[in-house]
Amino acid sequence: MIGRSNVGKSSIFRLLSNRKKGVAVGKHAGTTQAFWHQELKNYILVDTPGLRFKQARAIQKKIISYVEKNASPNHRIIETAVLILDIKLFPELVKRWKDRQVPLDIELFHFLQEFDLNPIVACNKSDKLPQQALNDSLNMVSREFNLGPDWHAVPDIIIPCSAKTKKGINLIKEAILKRIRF
Ligand SMILES: Nc1nc2c(ncn2[C@@H]2O[C@H](COP(=O)(O)OP(=O)(O)OP(=O)(O)O)[C@@H](O)[C@H]2O)c(=O)[nH]1
Ligand SMILES: [Mg+2]
Repeated sequence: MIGRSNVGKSSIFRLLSNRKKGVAVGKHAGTTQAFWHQELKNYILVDTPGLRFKQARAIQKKIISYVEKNASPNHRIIETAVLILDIKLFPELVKRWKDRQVPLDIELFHFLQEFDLNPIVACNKSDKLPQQALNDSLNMVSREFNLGPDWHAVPDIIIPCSAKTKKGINLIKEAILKRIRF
């Protein structure tokens, strides 16, 4: 589970691992400070601290080197990654950063692709948007990630979800299982 702070990584981690205790979920960015491991039937799910641009360079480096170490061809223990976005905030973040540099989420997606992790893009907090706005934002994710104009064409990659209503959580689980070699 990887993504900016406060997007709902730990909330989804809890739902995927049926775990309530131990994993803090918080209103403020920076709730998760360490890597959390949960052993499931076929794989280990890892929750990571949130990536906050600039403020958390050290954490960013730690996560990046964790991927580099464990997803390389000669030592491959990471099978896939779930990149989590706050779908309500995504359009604004992209606009804000666009003139200056590549937005962090887009950079992360390409980074994970480079390691052949076939990242799943969990577009969380979908409960916060009405249907049409949600659809437009999902199409924007698809375009910005170079996956084409219509997110419906990549339903195994872009998954709208809500940790609050539990919508889409099973689809994330299925997408993870599909990417795991047994
Ligand atoms: N409305 C809504 N709120 C959500 C959803 N998922 C998470 N939240 C809320 O968003 C806040 C952050 O959730 P966390 O799961 O702690 O987010 P995180 O990405 O783990 O945050 P860090 O550990 O700081 O990186 C909490 O207040 C959650 O209750 C969702 O799908 N919908
Ligand atoms: Mg967290």
